[in-house]
Amino acid sequence: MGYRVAVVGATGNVGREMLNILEELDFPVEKMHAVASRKSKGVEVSWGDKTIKCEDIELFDFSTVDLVLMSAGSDASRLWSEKIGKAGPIVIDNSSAFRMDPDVPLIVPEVNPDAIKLATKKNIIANPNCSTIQLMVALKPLHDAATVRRAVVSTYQSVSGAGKAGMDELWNQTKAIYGLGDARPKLFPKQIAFNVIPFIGAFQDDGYTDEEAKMWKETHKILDEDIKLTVTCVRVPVFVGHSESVNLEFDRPISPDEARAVLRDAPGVMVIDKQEHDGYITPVDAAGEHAVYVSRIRKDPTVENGLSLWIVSDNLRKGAALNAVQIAQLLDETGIIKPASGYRSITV
Ligand code: 11C
Repeated sequence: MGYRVAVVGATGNVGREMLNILEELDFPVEKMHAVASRKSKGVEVSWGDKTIKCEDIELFDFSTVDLVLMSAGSDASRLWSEKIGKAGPIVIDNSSAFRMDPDVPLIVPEVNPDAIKLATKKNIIANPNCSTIQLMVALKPLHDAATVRRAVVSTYQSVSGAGKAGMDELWNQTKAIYGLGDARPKLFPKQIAFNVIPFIGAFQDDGYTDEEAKMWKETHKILDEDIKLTVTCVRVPVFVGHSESVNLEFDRPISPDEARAVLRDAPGVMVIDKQEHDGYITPVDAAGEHAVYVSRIRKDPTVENGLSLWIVSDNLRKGAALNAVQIAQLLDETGIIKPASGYRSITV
């Protein structure tokens, strides 16, 4: 017995990882559908050792599935997720479209699993932004131990966060700079090869970008609205893996050794922290892995009760597809969905 599942956006970076991870984690699937926009109808994607053909979202009957993992961008989510939820299945939505909706839980399973009880309000659960997810997994155990008052976060985000087109742009510009084509920026606002860009998303009136604002708004919804955050989001020429430099101020003194011990016991966290070159993690080390890695834990002597640390995770996996599949597992474990449960009415 298993679930009837649809992955919407199945041809994208995250959609493909959703299919891989559902299979890798043995999520009980009775029938898998790959769904995409009309132009991708018939495109083949891998599902375990088979390939399946994408079905057209416009024609797909969502009342025939129990669970939908959606990663087709926020415009598609705005258009489709509520309609799909009303048709019966629960939608795990990877976009930003519903994250701040009070009737939609925003979940990192290691951090706020109890929020799952809101899942059937709209039959939509939001998956947080990739940069927020890895920050939450590392911050939650430290916050439980010593209460984080303020965080200063600088991100180093890989181009895969901007989809396959972002990866293509880094690849093509890198070749072009050596004389093999057109090096002009297309997707990113400036050259990304051999450069860094302190801009992700869209500018807001306050001078921050919406990507930066997502990190504090989502932290407040998931973890604690009293944590003060200031964020700078930066795109770097890395294919997969987001990194974060984080300075924390706590309510009480917490030593690097105590922080290491707390983080070693925390679900989803891997502490790699020695003063040698195998003793810290880079995005290349984290790509393809499931953990949130924490390295370079040290005292920040410039503030009261300060610690600095370095957090790295695979943005396509824990930052997106893996977190979505863990939410699906939580729905299964809590009995909110049952294998082949069929039509579900929304319990408002
Ligand atoms: C990036 N974090 O790296 C973005 C991608 O709100 O889900 C994900 C945007 C989001 O470009």
